[in-house]
Amino acid sequence: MKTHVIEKKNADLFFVEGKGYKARKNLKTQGIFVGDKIVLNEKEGVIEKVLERKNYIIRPPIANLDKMFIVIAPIPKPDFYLVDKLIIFCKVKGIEPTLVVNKTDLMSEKEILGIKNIYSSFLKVVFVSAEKGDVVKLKKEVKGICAFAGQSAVGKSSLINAIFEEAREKVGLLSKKVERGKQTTRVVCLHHLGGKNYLADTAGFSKLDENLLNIEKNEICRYFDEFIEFLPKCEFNSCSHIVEKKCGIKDALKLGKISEQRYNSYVKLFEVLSGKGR
Ligand SMILES: Nc1nc2c(ncn2[C@@H]2O[C@H](COP(=O)(O)OP(=O)(O)O)[C@@H](O)[C@H]2O)c(=O)[nH]1
Ligand SMILES: [Mg+2]
Ligand SMILES: [Zn+2]
Repeated sequence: MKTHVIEKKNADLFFVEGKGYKARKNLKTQGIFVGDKIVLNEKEGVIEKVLERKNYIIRPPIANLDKMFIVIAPIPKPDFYLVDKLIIFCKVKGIEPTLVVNKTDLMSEKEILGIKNIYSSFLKVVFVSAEKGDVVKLKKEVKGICAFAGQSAVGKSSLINAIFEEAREKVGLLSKKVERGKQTTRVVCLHHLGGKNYLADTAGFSKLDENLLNIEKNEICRYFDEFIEFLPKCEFNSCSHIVEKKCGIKDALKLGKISEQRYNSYVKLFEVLSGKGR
């Protein structure tokens, strides 16, 4: 059975490889998302069936997201709490997170190393510069259905444009420039970059409400990958890793095996989910 991916949606028309199709009447068309995998009846030119989704997100509205590029830059100052929340969000949703550090043209080796030291043991980290057109490493990471997330002004639109620019030069992909800086609500569109690889032309999540994570405060520590090996050293199973005396996480922090920055994100999230933070 051959399946296709919805790349664009316009009223009741769904686009697959540039061609518009209607859906069978029994399918609720408002429930079909860009990214949905579908079975086409080419003869009749209709969508026959929508396959079960692995996930979907609302902003941008995409189904079956495989990978999220979480973008940071030296300017504006990185919001690592947002980064760490987005990593958890990805885990919850079955999305592979990748940390993209943009504007490396403005960074020192020391700054680059600082980020590597914290994240690269448990996360793919790529360093790029949209300004310099240095995005090949990022383009190679576009596997499956991918979208960008991150604070405003870190360069998400610039990176999307740079990747499309590169793709257009290489394979003659037709694409218009993504509009920069405009906060208009527009429908998301997936650009096919060959094979099963698609990139959303718009970014999401410049903020993330903690409630969207849908996890209990006592589960948070299990979403911080580098914490897991130290959990058995906590005296209590229900350890909050904040006030307890005999705590594997706090010991690891003291020994520099867990970064202060990541631990601070953990504490902040724990407090927010306890109703204390914000
Ligand atoms: N120096 C430098 N500036 C960049 C780079 N990428 C983007 N910018 C600038 O950062 C600003 C915000 O970029 P934009 O793509 O609109 O960010 P977005 O809000 O995340 O979509 C713009 O002025 C860009 O020209 C980069 O690699 N280096
Ligand atoms: Mg933008
Ligand atoms: Zn503990």
